[in-house]
Amino acid sequence: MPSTVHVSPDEIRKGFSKAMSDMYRDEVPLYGALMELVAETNAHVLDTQPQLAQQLQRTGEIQRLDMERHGAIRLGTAAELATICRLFAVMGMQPVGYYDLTPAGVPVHSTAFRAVHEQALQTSPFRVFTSLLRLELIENPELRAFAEAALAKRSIFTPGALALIEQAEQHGGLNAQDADEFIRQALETFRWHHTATVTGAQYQQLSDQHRLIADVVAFKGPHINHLTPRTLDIDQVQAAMPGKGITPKAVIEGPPRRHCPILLRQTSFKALDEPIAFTDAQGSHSARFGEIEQRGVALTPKGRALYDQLLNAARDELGAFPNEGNAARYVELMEQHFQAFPDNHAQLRDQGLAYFRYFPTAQGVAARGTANQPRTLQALIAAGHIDVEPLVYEDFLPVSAAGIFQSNLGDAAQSHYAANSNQAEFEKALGRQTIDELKLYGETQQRSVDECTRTLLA
Ligand code: OOG
Ligand code: NI
Repeated sequence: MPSTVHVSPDEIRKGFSKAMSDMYRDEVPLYGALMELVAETNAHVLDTQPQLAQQLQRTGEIQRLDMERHGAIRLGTAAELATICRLFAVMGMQPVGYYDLTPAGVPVHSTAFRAVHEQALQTSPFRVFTSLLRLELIENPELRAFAEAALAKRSIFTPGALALIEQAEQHGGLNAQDADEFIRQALETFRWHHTATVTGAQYQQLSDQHRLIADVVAFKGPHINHLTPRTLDIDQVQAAMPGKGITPKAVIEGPPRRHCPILLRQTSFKALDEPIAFTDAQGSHSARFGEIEQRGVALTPKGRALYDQLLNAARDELGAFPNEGNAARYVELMEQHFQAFPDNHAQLRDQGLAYFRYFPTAQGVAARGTANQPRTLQALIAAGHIDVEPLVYEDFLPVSAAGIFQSNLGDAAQSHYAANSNQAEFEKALGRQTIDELKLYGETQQRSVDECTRTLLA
C-alpha cells in the first residue's frame, strides 16, 4: 500500500531546488563556474570576517548559504500563471510582492514565489521571480493575435505534474514517492527547448516587437532563464569573474557597497547565444544568463522610502541609464547620495529603518528570574541578555530587476511603455492576492521578540 505520510512542502522545495540547479549546471556550464567562484569567495569571507560568520551562524543563514539561489521564468497567459501558482504551492511557495516592470520598458509584471516563514526559509530559501507577459502592450493587432494563438496552443505542464498538483490539493500533500515524481514532472516545465514552435520569420517579427515577447511566445515552455547563487561579497566576485572567462554587466544593481549591507545587490553576465531549430530554418536565440546576488537587511517602509529617494536622486543626476560608459560616474553618485543612509545596525534600528531579529543570549538565560534582571527589550539588549541581528531581505527590487532584464535583452529592447501598474489584473490572473512582503518581515521580527519574552521573562 502506498504511504499516506506526507512529505513537508519545504522538503519538496529543497529537493526541487537541487534538481533545478543540477539541470541548469548541466545545460549552462558557466553557471557551474559561477557557483564555484561564489563558494570560494564565501569561504574566504567567512574566514576573514569572524563577526559576519557569527552573525550568520546566529540567524541560521550560514547553513542555508550553499543551497541558496533564485531563478526566473516568464509566462505567457493568465492560465499559466494560475497553474504555476498551484504548482509552487505544493512546494510551500507563495506569491510575495508585485513588481511592475513597464516603466523600464519591459512589458511584464511579476511576483516572487517563495517560502514565507523563517523556519521554512531556513530549510530552503529557493525563490522564483515569475513574470507575466502583457500582450495588451503589443500595438500591432495582427502580431498580438498571432502571439495569443501561439500561446493558446501550448501546454507548459506535463499531465503527470497536473495530476500530482491536484492530488496534493485534494489530500493536503504528497507522500515520499509522489513527491519525487512531482519533482521530476515539475522540472519539465522549466527545461530548455532546442526547437521553437514558430518559423524563423515569425520569430523575427516577435523579436522586433520586443526580444522578451519572442522569448515567451516562440517556445514550448517557460525555460528557467537564470539561477542565482548568493554571495557574501559581490564586489569580490564581480572583480574575479573575468579571470574565469565570465564577463559581468557594467554596474552592480541595487545599493552601493556599504559596511552594513541593505536590501539586495545583483550583477549578471550576458545571455548566451544558443542554436535553435525554427519550424522552417536554423537560427539562434539568447535568453539564458547567470547572475549573483548579495543580500542585506530588510528595510521598513521608512527605510525603503529613503532607499528609493536616494536611488532616484543618483539616477536623476546621472541623467541616463547606467551603462559601460558612465559606470564609474554612477558608482560615485550612488556612494555620494547614500552617505545619507545610516551605515550601522544601531542607527538603522534606532531610526526604524530596518527589521531585526532578537535572540536570547546564554547570559540572558542564566539571569532569568534573578532579582535585578532587566524587564524591557531595550534594557535586555543593553545588558547583553538579547542579541540583535539584521533580518535578511528575501525579495527583489523593481529597478534592479529592470536592469537585469535590460542587460540581457540588449539596447535594442529599450522601448518605452507608459507606466501602468495593474496589480488587480495580475492578481486576477494569479487567482489570489500577492502577499505584502513588509507584513512578513514585521511578523518574523515580532515572533523573535515574543520568543525572547517567553524564554527570558515568562
Ligand atoms: C527576471 C529578471 C529579474 C532579478 O533577480 O531581479 C530578476 C527575468 O529576466 O526574467 O531575476
Ligand atoms: Ni534574478
